[in-house]
Amino acid sequence: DTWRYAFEEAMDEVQGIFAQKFKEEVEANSDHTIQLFPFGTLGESADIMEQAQSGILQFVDQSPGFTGALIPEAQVFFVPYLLPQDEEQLATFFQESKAINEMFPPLYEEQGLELLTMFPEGEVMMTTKEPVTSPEDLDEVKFRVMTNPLLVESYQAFGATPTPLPWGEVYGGLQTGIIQGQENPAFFIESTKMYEVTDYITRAGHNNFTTAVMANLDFYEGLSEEEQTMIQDAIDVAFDHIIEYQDGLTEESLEKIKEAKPSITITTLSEEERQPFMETADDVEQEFLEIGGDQAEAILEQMKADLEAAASGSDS
Ligand code: 6CS
Repeated sequence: DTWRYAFEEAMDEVQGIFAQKFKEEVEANSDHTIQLFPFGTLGESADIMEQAQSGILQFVDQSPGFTGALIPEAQVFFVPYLLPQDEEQLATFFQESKAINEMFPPLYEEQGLELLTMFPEGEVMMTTKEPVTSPEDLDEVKFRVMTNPLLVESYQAFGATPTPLPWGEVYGGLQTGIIQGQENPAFFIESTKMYEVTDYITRAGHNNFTTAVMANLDFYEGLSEEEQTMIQDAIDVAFDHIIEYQDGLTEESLEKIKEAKPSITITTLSEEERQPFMETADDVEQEFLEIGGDQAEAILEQMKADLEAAASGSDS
């Protein structure tokens, strides 16, 4: 059969590299072919999610930044400073987390989706038109966020005026000044030329971008056990590939940005400067417990335990 797989990024961006590896593995190990649909070919993230839920697509990559509106527990990824920046620790966490591998799948199933994997896409950085070294600098800044209620809360706590928008409206919004800031990993800031419409990149270390790959549940359950195993194996190969692919990517991307726009200012906030941003975490976490669905508390607790295990695992 031909299976359709849509994602939220271009072919040569992280989700696209993952999808291409998955396609290569599936096609090498079965008679099936995969047709890839990058961003812009089938609509916005919310559109491809609907298509996957209804079975028009067999596979979809959608980030919790958008899924949080559908599965409230997926908002947990927007509690600031919850995820570590250490890439090795992060990879171990995603691979071994009980919260991700055991607790999230039933929640996705309720939405007609088989959760295949979640993986990190890199440190999230703010890009703005004016310098940011404290929450006061975000006062009155209309800051674009993905359409996720907890992400809105977290930028409110950071002092900004959060503006949820689909991705397709961000470049134009910054160009016309409807919004004055946005956040994303360095590779994406580079490839989508966010540096053309903002002048400051700020590393507050508050998050790492998480994404998720899913299959339509009826489709997946209709497969033989061998085919399901083949898919899981292809996902595992693509996971390892995407972790390796991202080694050094953040710094390389920042170098490319500096080359393309020498006047850009890239600032890594000091521990002291990060303090007021970090102090918002407790309130945002509290808000998550209120709006994060029935499993919010259990997921948060399990994630913390998984993160601790990943931290001690990669220390030893
Ligand atoms: O900010 C966004 O909406 C997009 N950012 C990334 C890194 N991937 C897809 C998503 O749509």
